[in-house]
Amino acid sequence: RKLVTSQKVVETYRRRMEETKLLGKEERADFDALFPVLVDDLTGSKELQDMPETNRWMRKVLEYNVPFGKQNRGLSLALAYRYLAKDLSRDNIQLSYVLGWCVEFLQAFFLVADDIMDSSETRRGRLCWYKVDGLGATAFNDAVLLEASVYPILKKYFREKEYYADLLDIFHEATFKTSYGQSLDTRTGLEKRLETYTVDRYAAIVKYKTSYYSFYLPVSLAMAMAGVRDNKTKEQARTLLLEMGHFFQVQDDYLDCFGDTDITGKIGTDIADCKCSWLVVAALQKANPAQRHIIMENYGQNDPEKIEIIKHLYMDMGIPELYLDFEEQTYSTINKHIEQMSPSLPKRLFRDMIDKLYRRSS
Ligand code: DMA
Ligand code: MG
Ligand code: MG
Ligand code: MG
Repeated sequence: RKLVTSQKVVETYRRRMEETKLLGKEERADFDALFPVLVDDLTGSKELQDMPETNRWMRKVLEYNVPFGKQNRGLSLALAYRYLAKDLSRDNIQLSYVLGWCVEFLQAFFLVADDIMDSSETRRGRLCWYKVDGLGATAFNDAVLLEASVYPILKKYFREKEYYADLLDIFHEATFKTSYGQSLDTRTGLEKRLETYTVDRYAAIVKYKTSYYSFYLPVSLAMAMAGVRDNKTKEQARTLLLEMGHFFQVQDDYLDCFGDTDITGKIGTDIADCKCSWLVVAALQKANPAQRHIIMENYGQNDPEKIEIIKHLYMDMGIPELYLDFEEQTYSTINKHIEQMSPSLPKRLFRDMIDKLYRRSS
């Protein structure tokens, strides 16, 4: 298991950011330029000037955990707003970037907490935050800081907007649902009852832990900003975005086991953590009694030899091929659903989003 050097990481991520198809180079630069402004907003408020060391700490927490991702969520919000807005003013574009960063703050919160719960080692090519300087359990409050930072930003930039309450509702709902998903994910792994690792259980975990906040949240915030009020339209978008979220998490599960750590930036933990991963659900579905026995004996233990046994079993059972098949088929199904969407929705937005995911390796 090799750790990625931080120089290499920075280069990889810079390159990836430049490659992003979600926004053009200039828009991307405008988006990036807002991050330090928001850090200053959060740590430089008059009210908190009697907390200088904590302001410095907060800055460190934000700077380590918020940028350096692919920023798919924040950027897809900005992209969605471009496609949905009726009048696209420079001010509103900037506001969509602010909102995009808020989604990235929320994402940073979920990731810091997720890495603690999953006992992960690395994230985005560096140590997980709770592993930095032996922070351990004290990183829990840093996760709380990241979540809490969404709201002063919303207040500062959106307080006077007629859709302010909608933004708050949408953030609260996504946080609530994600924590439900994380609970089911973690508890399923702890209980280690492989008979509960069904397709339905998998779908429930993924819908809640990933799809809402990663796909529905950004687009639904953009819709609120753009004044999309029609419930049927929103419902249609929601169904498709949850479908995309499922696709995304299946890929994440595949990469956890078979991805290149240098590219994903994270060392997989799903087998050791006994996660209800797409791979194990697929394997359990087609296992013969002997293969099932191997899974029972080796899955869910933090032992490199047992982890290797499971990986080899997956390969013997043709699970990677099954995954490639799933990816092709789901990609084409989602594209079909996009074409069937009502003309009131911008099909190009959803096409851009799914094309960003298709055959991803990170
Ligand atoms: C992702 O689950 C869900 C959230 C809410 C972060 P995961 O543990 O598979 O994510 P990762 O592979 O990035 O640790
Ligand atoms: Mg994890
Ligand atoms: Mg997890
Ligand atoms: Mg994962």
